[in-house]
Amino acid sequence: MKKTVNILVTLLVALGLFSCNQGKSDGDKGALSSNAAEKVYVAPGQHDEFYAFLSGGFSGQLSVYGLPSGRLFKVIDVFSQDPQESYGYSEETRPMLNTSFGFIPWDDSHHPDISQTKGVLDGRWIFINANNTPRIARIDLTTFETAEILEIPNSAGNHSSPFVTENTEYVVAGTRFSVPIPQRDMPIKEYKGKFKGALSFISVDPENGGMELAFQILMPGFDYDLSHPGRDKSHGWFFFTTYNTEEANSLLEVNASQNDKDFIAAVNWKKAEEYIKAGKFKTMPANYAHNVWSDETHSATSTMLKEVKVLDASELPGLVYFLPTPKSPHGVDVDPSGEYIVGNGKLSANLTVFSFTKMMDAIKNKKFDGEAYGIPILKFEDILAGTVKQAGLGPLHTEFDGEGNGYTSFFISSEIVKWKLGTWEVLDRKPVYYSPGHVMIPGGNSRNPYGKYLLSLNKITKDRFLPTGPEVTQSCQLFDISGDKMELLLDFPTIGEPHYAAGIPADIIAKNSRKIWKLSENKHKYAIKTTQEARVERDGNEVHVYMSMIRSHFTPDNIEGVKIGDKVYFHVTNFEQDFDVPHGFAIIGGHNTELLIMPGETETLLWEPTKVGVWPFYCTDFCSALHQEMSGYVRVSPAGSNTELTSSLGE
Ligand code: CUK
Ligand code: CUA
Repeated sequence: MKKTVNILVTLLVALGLFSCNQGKSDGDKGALSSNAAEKVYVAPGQHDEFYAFLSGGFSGQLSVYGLPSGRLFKVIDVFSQDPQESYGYSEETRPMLNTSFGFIPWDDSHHPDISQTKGVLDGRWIFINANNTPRIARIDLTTFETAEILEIPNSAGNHSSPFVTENTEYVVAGTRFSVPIPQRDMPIKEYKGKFKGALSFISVDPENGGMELAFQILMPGFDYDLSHPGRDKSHGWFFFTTYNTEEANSLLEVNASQNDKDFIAAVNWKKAEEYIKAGKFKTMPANYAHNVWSDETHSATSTMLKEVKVLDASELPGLVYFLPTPKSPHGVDVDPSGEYIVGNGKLSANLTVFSFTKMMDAIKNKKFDGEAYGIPILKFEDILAGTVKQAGLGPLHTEFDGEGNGYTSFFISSEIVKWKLGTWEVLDRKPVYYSPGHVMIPGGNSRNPYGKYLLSLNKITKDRFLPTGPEVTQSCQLFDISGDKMELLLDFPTIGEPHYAAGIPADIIAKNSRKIWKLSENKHKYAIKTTQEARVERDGNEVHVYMSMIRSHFTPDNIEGVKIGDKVYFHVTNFEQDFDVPHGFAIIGGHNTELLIMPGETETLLWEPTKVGVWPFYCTDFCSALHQEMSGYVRVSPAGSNTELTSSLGE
């Protein structure tokens, strides 16, 4: 994205369309009302009104902010290793990052979406996609930890993901790149007609959130960019934007911008369920990882799954329809009533809005305008609800306030435009600094948006913050949208490139937040519950240390008899049962990270000593007045020596 952005900005600066003064940006003071500071001020000890979950883009993480203050609370490691919590480093968490390509400790995560019940945010889980090595993660919003990661086979560039249906029946994942399905060795030039796109429907267990790849829909070889579910009257449908309906395989910049219109694919997933029930699917061999975290064992397991049910959209009538949409659409957004489907054609100045009612009429009356690979194309004029004319340049994404208004980001003209559903008139526009991607209104993708604030997630900041060398921060801008006109309140920097965000009233989640793990319920294989169980054991060249921690010592804290060539597993259990008393564990020369262990939890650090000597370990979290005393020693003897394996405390 960054490169494209730079090229576009260079172009626009040359054209004089984009003003980015070298000094302080224009308009920031003008857009600020005098009481903006008051509106974002959360007094010491007070809490924010909303949680905002911002995707990290190329950081592969998800960060948790408060609104309106813009304060950062936590970075959740989803697809990336993170030393703070040893996610992806500890033996327990490493299986979470397993894939059919092996251990992948990074990804590009774009779209968080919060679970819903009856079309309203329920705050149980938040889902996020991995673009690069296609995966969907589920994060538990009682622990703010990644609970499950499912790899998506037959997909490449998992971008139109992971949006949830009204009752979280499905989390949907669509491929951005079409590829040979199944993958095979073939000439790239034979793309057209031979490559395919897979749209994946992942069912979610209403009790425990467990994900399962229910089925995939095989589509023509377009690029499937974004998606959103129908809701209320359009519940049962799912809408995906496409570009590159030209099916170009090279220089897409030019070759995928030829058609005047691309499509929004309207997928009838209730129909898909019928076809599955009727056995109209093919079972395809596949190989994909399903990684599940257990709150009981405090450990993850990774299982490889071997097949997937596939429905072919070209062969199954009534499953998919194409809505012709100008011009290389990026976002597709559905209003809270489910009637309006907005196509944001990124090369178009107008916003195209379709009517679900008209779409259904056209389908009923079989008013088609040809077909593509057996999939009927509806007539543009028949399904058009209206057009927001000349609203700006480069529309990307739209959200809704629940008061009958849409808010669209315009990347090229660098502004947010408020417009009215039904009359399609532009009501307000505000510049943003600079080049917004998504906008986010808490609940903006549900039947019930909380239309008080809007976040603009900007791609470029230039001069907005203190410089930090060639790489400067990306940022958000917070608007108050409770009045007729949008009011800019705050800029705040972000982690990574926040493509999209999800917001929710804090009171839905905060009350469910977990405080500790009960030690008595800890089923970790190497957990100990009393200091009497603390010990060291040798199994060949593996040494297992069963260790406990409590303010302010480890049991044991002296270990002897470890030898060069050993693999030492420290299984460390935090005996604390009070809120907010984690302890850490780190040892010199460790090749992974420290451990940060929550009360009642057990974690394992693998240490392979490379030097003879006596080596200290210590607690990394300032846990009490005697935190600096919380330490110990391991004696490492040469390979083959006969030092007896012993452990002790206070002797
Ligand atoms: S995308 Cu980044 S601005 Cu991945 Cu949702 Cu549109
Ligand atoms: Cu335990 Cu510091």
